[in-house]
Amino acid sequence: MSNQHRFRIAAIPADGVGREVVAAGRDVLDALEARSGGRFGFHWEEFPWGSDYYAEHGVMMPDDGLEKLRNFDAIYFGAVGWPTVADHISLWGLRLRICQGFDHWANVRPVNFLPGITSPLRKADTVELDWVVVRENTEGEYAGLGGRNLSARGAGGEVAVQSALFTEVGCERIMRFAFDLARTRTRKKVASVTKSNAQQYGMVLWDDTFRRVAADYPDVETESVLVDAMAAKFVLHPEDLSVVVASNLNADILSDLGSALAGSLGLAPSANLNPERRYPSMFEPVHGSAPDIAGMGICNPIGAIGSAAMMLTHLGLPDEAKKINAAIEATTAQGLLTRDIGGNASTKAVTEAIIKNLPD
Ligand code: GGG
Repeated sequence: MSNQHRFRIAAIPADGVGREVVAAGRDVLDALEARSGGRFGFHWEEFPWGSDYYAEHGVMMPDDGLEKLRNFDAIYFGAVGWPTVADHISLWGLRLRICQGFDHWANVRPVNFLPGITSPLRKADTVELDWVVVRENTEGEYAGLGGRNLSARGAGGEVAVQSALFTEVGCERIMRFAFDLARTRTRKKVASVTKSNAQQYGMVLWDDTFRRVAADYPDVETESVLVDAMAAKFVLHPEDLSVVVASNLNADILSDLGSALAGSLGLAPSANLNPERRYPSMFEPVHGSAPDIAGMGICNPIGAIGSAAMMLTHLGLPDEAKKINAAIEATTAQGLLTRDIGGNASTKAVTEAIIKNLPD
């Protein structure tokens, strides 16, 4: 890392609590920069895209939005979705437009227990959680293929088709990503998830590709599990999992279940990666915009701050990322918790405590 390296970061807080948690993450990164003795810094540019932008312009982001983002080192995203805009318009108009436009084909979603947090699983057991859900992030059920109004049957007779797209190239690259990740972990295991007994084309291609790729990783344990059985396994045998690789929709659902089992959706960080680094990758909390608590100063900033740590690892600052994760752990261990995890601390109080707990 060269001295005085300044990373160009595009911030897109977008909707609801996205604004509060992006501000919190930026405060933590600014604090690290201030302590870095000029070793590194961040040049921020904030983009006001989202549902308010839609109300004014009729689009979630401008037509040349991807061009505007292209030369940044990374994108730091909040959350998308607001009651004034239909959910499929806001999601496709912003988050999915960026992920698909920048070929963010790997969405990495770690799930861990943090100290001081009781969760549905922890109440029942003393089991530890240490998973990474790897979500295929550009095709599958999110390919956007299909249509509505496909019949002329009139009121009550409408027909819609929603197709999933599975390509062998798309399946293979996400599986190799999952296996390579498993090789870096204590438990070298990849569990692949489908519903291939019912989805007999794309998901059978997924299963066949998984078997072929697994043959190149004889040192990594494997299993193929149907998504309904995997949901049960998350709850009943969490100790038997390490890396879980799944299609776009299945992984989205399972990672929400995983973070709820760890205590709250508000805790979960994520990285939308273009592993070839042709485009800037995007880092965001797994949670959405939470309109019910937006603007109240009570949302959990930990998912967004953990995502900032993932961004630092991606930018080549893994030691700084470790400092953030250590500070998060120290803060929850002190019992400084937002409401979603049983406390009454504000977003600001938790953020300030994390900054105070940053190791030198
Ligand atoms: N920060 C994540 C976010 O804004 N999620 C909103 C959402 O509805 N996501 C659904 C999806 O991406 O599958």
